[in-house]
Amino acid sequence: MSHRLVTLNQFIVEQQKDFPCSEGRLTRLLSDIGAAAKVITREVRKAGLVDILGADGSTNIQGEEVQKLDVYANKTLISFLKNGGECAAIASEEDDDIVVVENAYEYTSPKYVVTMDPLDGSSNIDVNASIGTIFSIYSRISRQGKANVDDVLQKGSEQVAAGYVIYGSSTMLVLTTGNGVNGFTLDPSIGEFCLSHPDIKMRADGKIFSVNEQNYHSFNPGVKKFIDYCKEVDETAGRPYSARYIGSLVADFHRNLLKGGIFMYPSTQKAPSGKLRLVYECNPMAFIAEQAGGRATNGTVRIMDIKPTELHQRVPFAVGSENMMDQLQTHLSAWG
Ligand code: AHM
Ligand code: MG
Repeated sequence: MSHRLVTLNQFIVEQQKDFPCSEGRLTRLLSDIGAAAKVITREVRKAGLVDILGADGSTNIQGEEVQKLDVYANKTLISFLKNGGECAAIASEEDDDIVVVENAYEYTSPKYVVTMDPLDGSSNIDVNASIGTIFSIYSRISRQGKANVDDVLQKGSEQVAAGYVIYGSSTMLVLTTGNGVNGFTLDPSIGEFCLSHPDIKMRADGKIFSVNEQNYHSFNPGVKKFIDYCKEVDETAGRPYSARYIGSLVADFHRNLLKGGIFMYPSTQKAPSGKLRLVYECNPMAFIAEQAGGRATNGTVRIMDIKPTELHQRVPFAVGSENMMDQLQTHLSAWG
């Protein structure tokens, strides 16, 4: 950790100073997300205990209703974003439609919309593995009145900011506002996210591949050949690569971001568009990866160039270190 303590709020205020027209509204929005993440952290840390005292739908020892964590995370984020007054609409993986914020600041309408997966990888909660919150921020397109779904269905290349929070052995928030990637670790003793990983870069020549190999039989030939290549013994080229797969996108992506690697959720026969959602999961991770020097595609097109047509649209997804992404592309071009 750096010697001078820099909190998330201080950091974003400093960064916004570089933009002379900045009114501090993005700063406020990001700090609302940071505050929600602290509240979600508190609940995630209690999850095991809550389970002992009563699962979803039952009441805990204080007589309060116990909520599923993903529902709780969704409600918490929506509440912070609504109260903050800087967000005109929220698209959440948990909700069928967008949530339009009606009573944001009356004197000037909010400029931003937020898309999010409030608690990704929730099947990992029961086994105490890392889970996360993923978010993107866009400038709204509609200038007046209520925000609408077109404000949210923008290409990833239009993202103003993106980030994720990983609830791991520490809670960490990783953020880009289009000017590199920075990581902030929550210091529980002071309740602040502190800059711990400045200017994160993804090494070009990663050595980790992350994919659910249960689906190998139904991947297309290019993906299969690439996986074979990752496992092939070639000592001079540093292969075989290590296989690492948690099944929690934030945790898998975070490891590969810090260590170098490739994560894939390709199309399968059962799920021709893959499993992951363009708006909530792939675009934010793609923005972070590119800002750290990595890349993200659906196999043919850069993820951030895809125009979403539906909120919950899925896309095949590959993200990672530059050279590994090149190798994947070479195999896809040769084998389809
Ligand atoms: P979720 O949004 O229902 O939590 O599902 C998304 C998760 C990702 O975190 C992870 O990358 C993927 O599902 C794992 O899927 P699988 O179990 O098919 O490998
Ligand atoms: Mg998810």
